[in-house]
This record gives sequence, C-alpha cells and structure tokens, in this order.
Amino acid sequence: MQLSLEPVALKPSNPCSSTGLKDEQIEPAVRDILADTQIIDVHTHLYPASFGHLGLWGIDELLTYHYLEAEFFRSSEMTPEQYWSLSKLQQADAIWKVLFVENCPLSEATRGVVAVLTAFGLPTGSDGLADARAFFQARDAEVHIREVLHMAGVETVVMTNDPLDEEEAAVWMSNVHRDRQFRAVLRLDRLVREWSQPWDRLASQGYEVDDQGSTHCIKEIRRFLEDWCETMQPVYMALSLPDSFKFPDESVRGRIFREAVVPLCREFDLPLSLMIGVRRQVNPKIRLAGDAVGRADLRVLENLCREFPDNRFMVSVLSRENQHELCVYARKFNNLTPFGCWWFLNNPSIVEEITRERIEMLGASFIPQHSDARILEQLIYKWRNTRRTLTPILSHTFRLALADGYPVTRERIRREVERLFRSNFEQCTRKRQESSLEYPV
Ligand code: RAT
Ligand code: ZN
Repeated sequence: MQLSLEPVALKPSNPCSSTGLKDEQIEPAVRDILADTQIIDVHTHLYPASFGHLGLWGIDELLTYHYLEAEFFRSSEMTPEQYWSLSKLQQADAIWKVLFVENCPLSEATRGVVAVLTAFGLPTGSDGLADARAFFQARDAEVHIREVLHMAGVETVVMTNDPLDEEEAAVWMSNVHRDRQFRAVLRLDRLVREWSQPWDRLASQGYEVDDQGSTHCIKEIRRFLEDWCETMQPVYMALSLPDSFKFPDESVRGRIFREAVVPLCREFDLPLSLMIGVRRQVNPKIRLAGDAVGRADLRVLENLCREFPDNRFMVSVLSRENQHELCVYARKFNNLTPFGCWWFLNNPSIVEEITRERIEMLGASFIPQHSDARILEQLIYKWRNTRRTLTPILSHTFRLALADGYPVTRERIRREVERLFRSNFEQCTRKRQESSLEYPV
C-alpha cells in the first residue's frame, strides 16, 4: 500500500490525523488513489497459464469477443453461417476490416481493442493485423499474464469454473498447478439450469442421480458439489439466471437450488453469486452474442434473503430497470451485496448512473464493478475505463461531503476506495465458521 504524502499521515490507520483536503484537491486525490488501488476482480472468465488453451489472449481472441461479433453483424453483409465457417484468423480479419477499417471504432467494445493495442505500442490504424499477431505470438503466456495484471492494476482475478465443462474438468482432475492470483468459483449454470441434460454426465461419474430430482438424487448432487468444492476450493458458488427466475419454485431445478446449492453454501460458508436477468439465445444463430436481457421480479431476492439469513448473496442484475430495486433490497438485507455493472450495463453512461444511485443509497457497502473479461488483455481497458468513469463520481461524492461539513482526507478516500474494490469482497468471502475448505495460498 502506498502511504499518503500528506505530512500528518504518519499514522495512516487513523484517518482523523490526515490533513483535510480543499474542494479542488479532491479530484486529483481520488484519481491517484484509484490508480494505486490493486483491484480484486470478482468475476472474470480468465484462467492462469497452467490451464493451457482454456485461457484466451491475443489479438485474434480480442477481435472475436462476442461483444464485437454482435456489432460486426450489424455492419456487415456476412451471414452468421458464413462467419462461423471461417477460421478464427479469418473471423478476426473480417471484424478488423468492418469495425476498425471501414468504420471508426466508437463503441465501448471496439475502443477497448484500440486501447489494448495502444497500451502495447501497436498500430491502431493499419489495414491488417500482422504486427499485432507477431507481437502476441512472441509472448510467453506466464510472463504476459503477470504483465497484463500489473498494467491493469489488478491483484487478484476471480475465475468462472464449470465442473460440467468436460475440458475444464479434465484440467482440474489433472491436479493442475494453482496460481495464487487466480481464485476459483464453482459455476452451477449447467447443473441447475440445464438439469435435463447433465444428469447422465453425473451418473457416468458415479453419482446416483435421476431426472426426477428424488431425495436420493438431491443428496447425490450435494455429494457432487462437495467433491468439486474440495477440488476447486472456490471462493463462492455462482449461477446466472433468467429474468423469469422464481423462488420458491417446486420444479426439479428449484429443488436442486433450494435443497442442494443453498444449504451447501451455508455449510461451506461460501457466498452464492446470482447474476439475474439474462435471456439466453434469443438469436441462436449468433451463438454467444445471441443472449439478451429481461427485467426480473426481484421479489425472488426478498424471499431468498429473508428465508436464508445465514447465507450470503452477491447479486448482479442485468436489466437497467432492476437496479434501483436491488439497492432497496440491499438496504433491507445485509446478507445481500450488489456487485458490478454487468455486460450490457458496462458502458460509461450506465455505469455512471448505477454507481451514483448505489453510493447515494448504500454508501460504500457494495462492489462497484467486475470486468467479466474473457480475454486477458481486456483487463487493461476495462479497468482503465472503470477508474476513468468512477473518478468524477467519487470526487463529486466527497466534494458533497466536504460541502456538508465533513473533513475529507486522503486517508478517508483511500479507506472507502479500498472498501469498494477490495475489502467488501474479502469480507463477503471471509470464512465465519469452521469449514473444510481453505483458500489456496
Ligand atoms: O459478459 C459476458 O461475457 C456474458 O457472456 C456472460 O459471460 C456473463 O458474464 C456470464 O458470466 O454469464
Ligand atoms: Zn461472466
């Protein structure tokens, strides 16, 4: 941690000992502190080098990110069928040509690619990708990962780990080397949402499950989850859910959720992350880019938080219209931590609106952002953009506090920023009770 340069900051643990800032000193202080803060990125789709080709990086992956694919189909005559028949390099070439050469990269996702190229000193206005490809090909994965995390000011990356993804499961079973900067998360989408499909996969692994969700089956699902908790040592369990998610729900899925997932989180003292509001595959032709958003009935959260006060829930909602309700519920239930401006919300104008609303209603008791990075170098632009968007918002907040008569110091700003980008998550994932799970060090 960098100590304040203020002369009276000799006792940084005592915020009252710092010099009060003047109005015009607040924004530069906020900017410095945000730049200095080493982020815990609470939700990504990244992997350490030991997970081999599961970890995506480099220019071709950056260009074929599904956020860009969605934009590509808006500006190109190419059909999805034609696009999917191309190799990855050809797809990347096509996207570069359409979104960066024939049109200006103005959207958040396209500017992100430009920012990454700039960060590595690569050309951003050329017709082809030869320089960028040569640069990334020459990089050593391990070194590259360290450098990108350093450039992004990210200390810890939280992964998304699906035990029903065969490739990923095989990596875990090979006793893969754990990297302390990458924390695991037991992702349950396939298990809970697609229950009609995975049951035979569990059965083939020796779990006595059936597609009716019998009491014995639920017990076996718990055993499956316990085994994977042992293997992965996750920091939380996670599930993305449609706008139509209901709780309580008497379907097999609803019972898996209520009788296996929720009690196991409690038993292992793990938070449950719920990402609510995704409408999967409204346009299956464009694959990952074909998911959309819907407004959810957040009374599900009310029911969950009230019925399970000993569970902790980290919640992100995809619909802009659900944001205010989420804040209201967080004021009612302190076992609920709102996090992130997810996916279609991760644009400066919307991040700004949501973050202001959250600060006004919750102070600093939430987690403002996660990157959701799928490709390593996205960390660079996504976190730079978050810092850039949040600087004026936090500055404005502290300036209001000063105007109301509160002595604002660098130490106090630092304490709140640390809370937002580190300690709220650390506290949410901290073990309160004895558990057989230990985080890897
Ligand atoms: O933002 C995204 O990349 C989405 O495709 C999803 O990954 C979403 O974040 C999720 O984790 O389900
Ligand atoms: Zn995600």
